[in-house]
Amino acid sequence: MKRALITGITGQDGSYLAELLLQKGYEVHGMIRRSSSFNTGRIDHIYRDPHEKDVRLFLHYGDLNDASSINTLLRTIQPDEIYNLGAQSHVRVSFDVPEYTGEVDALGAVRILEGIRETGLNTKFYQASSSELYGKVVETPQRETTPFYPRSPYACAKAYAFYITVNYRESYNMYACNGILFNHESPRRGETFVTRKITRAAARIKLGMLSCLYLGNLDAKRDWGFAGDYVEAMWLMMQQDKADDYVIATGETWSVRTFAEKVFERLGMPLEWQGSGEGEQGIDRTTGRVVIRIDPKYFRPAEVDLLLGDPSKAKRQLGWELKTSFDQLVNMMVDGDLKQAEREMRANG
Ligand code: NDP
Ligand code: GDR
Repeated sequence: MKRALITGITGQDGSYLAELLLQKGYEVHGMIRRSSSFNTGRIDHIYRDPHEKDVRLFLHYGDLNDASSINTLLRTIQPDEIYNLGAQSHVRVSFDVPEYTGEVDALGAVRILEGIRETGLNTKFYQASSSELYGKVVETPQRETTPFYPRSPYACAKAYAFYITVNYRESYNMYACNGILFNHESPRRGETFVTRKITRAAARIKLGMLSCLYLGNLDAKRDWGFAGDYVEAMWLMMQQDKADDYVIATGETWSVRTFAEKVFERLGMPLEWQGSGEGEQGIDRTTGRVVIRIDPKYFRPAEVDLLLGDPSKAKRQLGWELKTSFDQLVNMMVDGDLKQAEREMRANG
């Protein structure tokens, strides 16, 4: 039985990846952080008491900022594969906590790589690299050969992690690969990323639980895919003869504005835009009510205007396929948030 260790198992991707690896018969180990409140909501449905029989999912306390905890996990678990998904993953927040973001997102990767090297394990390593590396547009669509131009402390930290992964592969002949994943979303997406923020708020507006949604830059464009499809690419990257780096994307790009339009349309509240700049508003055409306003606090000191990926290499070499369309993704997220809001309404009487 193959053994995998996932950092960031409590996050969006970690939860989908854990499900996939369990389905494939792996023994799955996850690093979790001590928290004052429960932080395992995304994996509770697959977790079983370790005292039961035939349990294959195990959780361990640790932190990417704590090399001793990483080394202990490596020594005791001796994983065949490590997926390094743990990160301070919010781009806007990385401007508020730049040093911490560097510690976790950049140095966290080298702590694991160095741990693998020191212990002499034959462990394969996956690094969660990001389309944020491309930042300011140099070439469209972006592919593996496109030069990087990071635009945030998050992206700078991820650039270090990308290169240290390549460096350990070249220096020590380690199986270490980068998945350069473009934005991917799901009903499990963190509530402060723009897609989930919109679907969650729109569902609440629909049910009368919220009156208005505040957003930042409506004109940013992203290549948005479904997280469930993307974790399959992570696994495929780890099953090759040789480690390499791959772009995973849909090859389509949409603005935040269009995303919002599709969401409100799905809920029977078609949008009309009025005004411009910071005064722009989204109006629900059926009621004439203002449901979207701009709050400049969500603008970023440096913005990434346009991301559009070319996944040809992954399709060709890994046989990776995109299964979920943009509209399917939007509908899945809207329907999920509507159900959740209805449940909350019922629970609150
Ligand atoms: P999430 O923010 O949903 O999850 C991040 C995970 O990292 C959580 O489990 C979190 O734990 C954990 N974590 C944070 N800090 C530490 C730390 N110091 N030590 C150990 N674990 C830590 O991110 P996603 O699932 O969306 O993304 C997974 C990875 O992929 C991240 O590295 C992200 O930067 C990268 N990425 C994501 C993309 C996307 O569109 N989703 C695109 C490209 C790259 P806790 O639950 O306790 O907070
Ligand atoms: P991103 O995702 O920065 O691409 O990083 P996010 O959803 O936060 O922003 C996407 C775009 O939407 C604009 N935007 C807003 N964003 C947020 N969060 N909140 C708002 O109110 C808002 N209004 C407009 C942003 O300016 C931006 O242009 C995600 C993360 O998952 C990273 O970890 C990952 O590496 C990249 O995707 C690929």
